[in-house]
Amino acid sequence: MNAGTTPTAAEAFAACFAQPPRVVASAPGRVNLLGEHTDYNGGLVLPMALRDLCVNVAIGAGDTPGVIDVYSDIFRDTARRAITEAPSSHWSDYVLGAVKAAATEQVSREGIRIALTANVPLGAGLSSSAALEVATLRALATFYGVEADPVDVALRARSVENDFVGMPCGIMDQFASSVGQPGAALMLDTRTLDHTPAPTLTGHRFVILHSGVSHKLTEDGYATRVAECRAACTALGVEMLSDLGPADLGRIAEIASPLDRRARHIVTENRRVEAGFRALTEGDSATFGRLMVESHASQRDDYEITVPETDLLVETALTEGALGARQTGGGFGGALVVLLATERVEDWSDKMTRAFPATHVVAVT
Ligand code: GAF
Repeated sequence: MNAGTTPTAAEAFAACFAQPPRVVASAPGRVNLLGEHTDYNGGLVLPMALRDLCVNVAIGAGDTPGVIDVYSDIFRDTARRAITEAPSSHWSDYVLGAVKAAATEQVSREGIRIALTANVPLGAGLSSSAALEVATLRALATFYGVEADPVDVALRARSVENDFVGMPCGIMDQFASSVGQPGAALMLDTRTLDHTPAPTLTGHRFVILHSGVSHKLTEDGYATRVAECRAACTALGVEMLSDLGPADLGRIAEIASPLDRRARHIVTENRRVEAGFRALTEGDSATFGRLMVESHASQRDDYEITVPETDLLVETALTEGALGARQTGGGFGGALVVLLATERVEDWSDKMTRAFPATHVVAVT
């Protein structure tokens, strides 16, 4: 076992199945710097794959054709799923969905054993499920000796969510986990999948602070926003809300509430990603911080996906010297991403975690 209490995936596999695995693979979680809920609207996002927060998967041959035996160190639980099974709102659905998406034939013939471990916190808005899907797909590709093109892996991982788990998400999380370089942000156009790496801000750090409020995206909030965006498209006569720009804000204001505010968030958030990417390129931390604050306000007032706890944390983060702060990820709680001058990180983190005992610093990147 390694230094902490978390075993490696290989150790978890060996402990559960009494033999070593044949393949191990991992994939990172992500933090989104700007561009929230724009991805299923054909918009722009600015996520960063996380350096040390990953899901790890170990795989070995199974003993029963058509059966997946899976152990999760996160849940300290095992599951035995048939490859033909439908989803059952169980943690193993993500693994079953990934196996179905990539290796139905092989597993129908031989069965498979899988163990997983993770240090990406669940329910923090840091993409633990995308990391699990991508890590499983990577491990399966190596196990069966097939090419794993990163973009293809991202698309398959998203189809696990959309078509199997039933979560109507966009491509941001799976793309960041599969294609992104850990520690470097990238701007992604979710319609064309064009993507450009973004420079880091010298002398500054992004701190990821868990609010202590856990979110659950498969509950109604996320799907309701997706449905509202579709309704707003119909009201505005466009295919996707990202077809609209600042010049359309006048006519957006004329459609029914809350669709007007949902559409306004998407239009203004896309502009913030563009401006944010420019600010990173120019090393302009003050502008980037201001855009983060505006993004949080838009999530709070127009998209209505923040909670009182994250609103208060953002306010306090700024009072305590952050240049920018916002709730990150799917919303309704989870983590904040906070921009700080490097020399302020320690003192700031100390003050915040003392003032808000439910919070903790997940990573500094
Ligand atoms: C979740 C989804 F999975 C992403 O696709 C994205 O919509 C995000 O919420 C919000 O920006 O992480």
